[in-house]
Amino acid sequence: MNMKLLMRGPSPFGRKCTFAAQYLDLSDKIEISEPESEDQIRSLNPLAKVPVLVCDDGVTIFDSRVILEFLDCLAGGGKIIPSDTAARFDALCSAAMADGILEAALLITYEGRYRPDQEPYKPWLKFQQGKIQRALETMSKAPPAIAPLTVSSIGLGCALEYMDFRKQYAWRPEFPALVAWLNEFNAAYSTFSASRPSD
Ligand SMILES: N[C@@H](CCC(=O)N[C@@H](CS)C(=O)NCC(=O)O)C(=O)O
Repeated sequence: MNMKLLMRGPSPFGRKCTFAAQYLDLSDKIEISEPESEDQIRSLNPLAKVPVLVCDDGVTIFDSRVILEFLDCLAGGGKIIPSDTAARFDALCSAAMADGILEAALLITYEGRYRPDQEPYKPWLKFQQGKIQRALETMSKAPPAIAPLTVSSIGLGCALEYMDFRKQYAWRPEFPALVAWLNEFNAAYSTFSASRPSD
């Protein structure tokens, strides 16, 4: 099956999908492209968010966590989402936390982007940073295993480097365990740095 992954260049949710596809050896089946228009994305995903995966049989899949599950199925299953029930829900729960970090970070970025003529609303920024801080504290106490790669480690890697990229939260001085974790993650997966966003 051939597929098209619609995403915008620096999208951290898109990066989760491109990195997972590469790891699962599915990249040659997936063409990555920018959406043609907002209307195109709205017609594929009423929430108007990327990434969206369009399969050549017409099936459309979103959001990034469902795309990862789909890619895992295509690769035979149990590759980035463990098959064992306890390990599976542990990985999915921790992946949901990493996605929550990304969502909070994105809202901080949007606060500046969509209020161009006003000061960002500080209590809202603090509210989102509180979510990031608590989630990072939780994850730093029990970071996901580096190997095998799972939806949880993919999510955490993408979330940490997205905050390096857009600077919504200066996580490095506060969480040295996660700095070490990210170094180890990058050393283990050389393709991760290849998927790093650039402006
Ligand atoms: N839960 C979604 C979040 C996707 C998301 O927020 N994507 C951003 C780009 S990184 C987007 O399309 N934002 C446009 C919007 O919120 O309208 C996922 O996991 O794919």
